[in-house]
Amino acid sequence: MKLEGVELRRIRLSLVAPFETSFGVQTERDVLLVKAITSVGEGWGECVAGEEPTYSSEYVAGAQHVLIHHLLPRLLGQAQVDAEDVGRLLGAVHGHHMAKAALEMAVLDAQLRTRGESFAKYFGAVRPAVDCGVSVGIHKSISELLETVGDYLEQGYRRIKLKIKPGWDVEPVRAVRERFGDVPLQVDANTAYSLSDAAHLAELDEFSLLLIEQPLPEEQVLAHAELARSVRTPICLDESITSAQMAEDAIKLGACRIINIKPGRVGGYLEARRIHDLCAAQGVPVWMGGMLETGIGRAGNVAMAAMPNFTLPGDTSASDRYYHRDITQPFVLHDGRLNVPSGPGLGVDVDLDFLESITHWKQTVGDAKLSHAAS
Ligand code: OSB
Ligand code: MG
Repeated sequence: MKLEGVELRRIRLSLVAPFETSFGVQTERDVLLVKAITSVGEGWGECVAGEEPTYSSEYVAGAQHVLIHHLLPRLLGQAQVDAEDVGRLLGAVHGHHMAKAALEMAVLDAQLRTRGESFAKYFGAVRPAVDCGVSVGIHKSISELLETVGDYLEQGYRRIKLKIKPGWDVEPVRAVRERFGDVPLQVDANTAYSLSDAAHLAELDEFSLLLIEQPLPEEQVLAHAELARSVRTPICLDESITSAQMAEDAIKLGACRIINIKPGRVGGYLEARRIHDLCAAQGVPVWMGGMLETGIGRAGNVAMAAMPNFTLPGDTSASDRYYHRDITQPFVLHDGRLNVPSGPGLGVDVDLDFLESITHWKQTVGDAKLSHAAS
């Protein structure tokens, strides 16, 4: 198919509750959406970059800029672009994985909608619904944290992840264990520690956590391998794993026993699938991360989480954990699971009137601009 144009759009959506991590507090998302307009139909992509470059170096305004000035020109001139070509065509541009991922996703959605195939079928999904966990932010007090966790457990979430940072780690974990018993529990530090905290992090061992996610900075892969020798809890990497190559190296170094896969972080669903396959071959379990996605990103993530080696519950929570109103039909928790969409492409419909009402910027790039202006 030919990519005729792309509509870029920024929308603002408030979160139902502030979400605090070791890198800051988020109260809303400013989401960059990509609509691919192709010779055979349209498709949607969501860019997971945050407003500030605090989770990774990417940020939403930067993603918008690199798409317009560096990525789209490399695709719009091509006679033929399939999703499987996008990575290679954008290969000369270093980094900018979240921007590239959004574009590849939109092209893939258009391609699959056209041939009536779901993302799940394309990925080789093996289950009709996926087990869901929930990521719980840093709270002002232990009692408020326990209230939030209790509420999520009542809703049926199958695993709790607590965000931690120095000064908010052992005590909240102990309190959740004491109150809620042996519920599947893990923690995420978003790079907030250093190797000199190894003995402190080993204090978490007594709580039988599923994993400790990304305790050290992104670049410190070797230090994670050293840390792994002084804690019993499995180390899981998130921020450090930016590609299949990084995943292979980190596993070989002994830096992690589990990997969090986020398609945006690694440059798209096709690279994410390569990481899944590589980990499966190495006996390393993976789980689907989350970036507070709308229904568009969530649809793709839930489909991929149905692949065989996604054996731990993901951060694929229901729409109402994030937003009062989603931009697609909401994802609803049933017995702690979300159903995998089975319709063509992402298998969700975008509520265009609602989308317009929350759009704060929009631009169409490419020939499609002309055909649309004429229609
Ligand atoms: O590290 O997993 C993370 C949200 C934004 C940025 C980074 C992370 C997260 C989450 C939330 O933990 C996961 C979700 O529910 O989408
Ligand atoms: Mg994380």
